[in-house]
Amino acid sequence: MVNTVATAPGDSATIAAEAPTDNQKLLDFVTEIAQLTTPEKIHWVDGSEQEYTRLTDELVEAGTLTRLTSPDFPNSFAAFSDPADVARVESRTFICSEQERDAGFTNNWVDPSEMRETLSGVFDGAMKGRTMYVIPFVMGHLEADDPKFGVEITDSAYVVASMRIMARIGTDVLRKIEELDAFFVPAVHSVGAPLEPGQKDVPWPCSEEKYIVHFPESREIWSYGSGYGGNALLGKKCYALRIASAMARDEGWLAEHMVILKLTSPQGKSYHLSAAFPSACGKTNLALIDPTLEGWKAETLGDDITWIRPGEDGEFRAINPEAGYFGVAPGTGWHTNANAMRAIAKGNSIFTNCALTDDGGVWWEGMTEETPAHLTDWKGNSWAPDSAEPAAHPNARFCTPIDQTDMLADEYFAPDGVKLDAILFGGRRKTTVPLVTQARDWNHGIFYGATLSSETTAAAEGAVGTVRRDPMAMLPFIGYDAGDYLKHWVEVSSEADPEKLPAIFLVNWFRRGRDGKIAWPGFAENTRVLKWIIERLEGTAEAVETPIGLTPTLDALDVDGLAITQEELEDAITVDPQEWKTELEDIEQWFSRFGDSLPQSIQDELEELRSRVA
Ligand code: GTP
Ligand code: SPV
Ligand code: MN
Repeated sequence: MVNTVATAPGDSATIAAEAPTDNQKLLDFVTEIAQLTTPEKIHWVDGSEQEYTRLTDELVEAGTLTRLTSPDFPNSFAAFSDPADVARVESRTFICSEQERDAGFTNNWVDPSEMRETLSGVFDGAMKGRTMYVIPFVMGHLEADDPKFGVEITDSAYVVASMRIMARIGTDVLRKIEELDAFFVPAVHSVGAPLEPGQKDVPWPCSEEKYIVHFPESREIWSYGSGYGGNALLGKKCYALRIASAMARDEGWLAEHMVILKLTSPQGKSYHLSAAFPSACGKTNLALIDPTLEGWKAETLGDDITWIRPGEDGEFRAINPEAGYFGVAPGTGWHTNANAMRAIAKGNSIFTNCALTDDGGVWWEGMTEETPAHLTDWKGNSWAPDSAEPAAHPNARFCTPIDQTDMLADEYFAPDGVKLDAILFGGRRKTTVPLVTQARDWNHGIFYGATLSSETTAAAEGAVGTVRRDPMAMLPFIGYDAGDYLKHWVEVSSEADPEKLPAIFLVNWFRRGRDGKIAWPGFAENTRVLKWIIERLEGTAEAVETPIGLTPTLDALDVDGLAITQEELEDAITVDPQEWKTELEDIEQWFSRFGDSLPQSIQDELEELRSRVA
């Protein structure tokens, strides 16, 4: 164990002597956290395969991971969380800006000095009896003009193994931090379950008390008590969205909850779209779409997070800062998302809260059309198709390297990304919001984003199915004031060439028809909507003006060969002014919450909508 300091750490001389770096900032950070959390050992993560093998072996030994023995899941593992640690905890997520006003009404705010005091209490001795891992990582490309570094300190080997899939980590990153003497975001994570001498560990240590804390001004992250996903893999939502959105505001770019998709038409012309949908509302499915229309080709660049920078020629350029998928498992299947299934089938994955099959594989609702006769559910109970509860938790996830995707676009590897041609905003709405609408112009498109709404899902704790406003699908991820965030969208675009700004669309795959069922077949058939969008960019598709924007005429949407009735199609695409009157009231109420931080141009869009609906 070359990288593990065996002596009880604490004094800076010992840490420095045994560390694989002489970068003083990093040594100071590690020393400070070691002294606070008093781990038994320190391990500097190099990101190698040998290290991964050793860590996963240890996790199997500890009972945290189950090695999958089915040949369908090579080199893969299943993890089962504590039943109370299954999703992001928005009520325990904090933005601790100096001024309360700068956190805005969408965030929980605590005074930073008060929070620091609380954190020094909860982190005091938090890693006792555990190994403290130090993970150097970069979000985005190591070769980027301005690489965005982080160092996560964690006492969870599951987090290390997952971070190795989700981000670029290890020695290469460390060397680059040293070479540039670069700034890195210090990110501290503890499961919050110190071990007394002789105390036996549990498979999924965590704490009832949870804190997911961000200091946007000093760009710090502190996470305590959870081992799950966005709470613990700190490069993801905490860094690449909350902290990065604050960086982006200061530096003139955008950090967004979006997929990036490259589409090539039968004429061989390529376009890049990004799409912002709230958690568990279809990003991964869209990112990995298998087009159902002859001659269309889709390639993916990313499924969850997009960083957008105004390029030198006035265009918007997009990159995916991540290296893996942390995708919703239920509903991902050979008949809905074969590209995801093919990536998963290559192995090297960690599955969390899925069910186990009797032959040593994993299963979840929707994976196959046939349900296995017997499973072990995510809680470890024997399960049969007539069991009352689902076999996999609704927020069960697969964690898989993105470079295992057959349809990965070459441009994924390009540090300067791709030029964006269109941005889609979407949500999960049973009513009101039609299948697809085009914004009249950029500012109207920002209004779509500002008023985006969706029914809540299992991706976060709390009730499922209630409609909430979710600006740009970033409600839980904006690291500062939401009105300032919208203002930043307005300002950042003022620097771009207006001719080159992406066109903006609003989509809803989930609207119910008069029979109460989802009217649009969705999934791969969303190709038909994408085709209309591209044809709008090319100026060849027909649209009608409605009070809320431009929608396809009934025959502009290519439904050739699609099993959909005329009624269902109408239910999916019509704009009902009555529904929009109700919607307007809700939007007005939503906007009133911004106080005076709502940009005037967005307020103006509301007035315009009001007059159009009336
Ligand atoms: P996060 O990873 O939480 O950010 O989620 P996501 O936005 O990537 O969502 P994902 O693509 O994983 O989809 C979540 C759920 O929505 C799954 O259960 C899918 O089956 C379902 N879903 C995705 N696309 C469609 C669609 O076009 N139509 C319908 N009806 N359901 C869909
Ligand atoms: C989401 O909730 O939007 C996710 C999963 O992508 S998590 O990593 O838990 O944030
Ligand atoms: Mn997400």
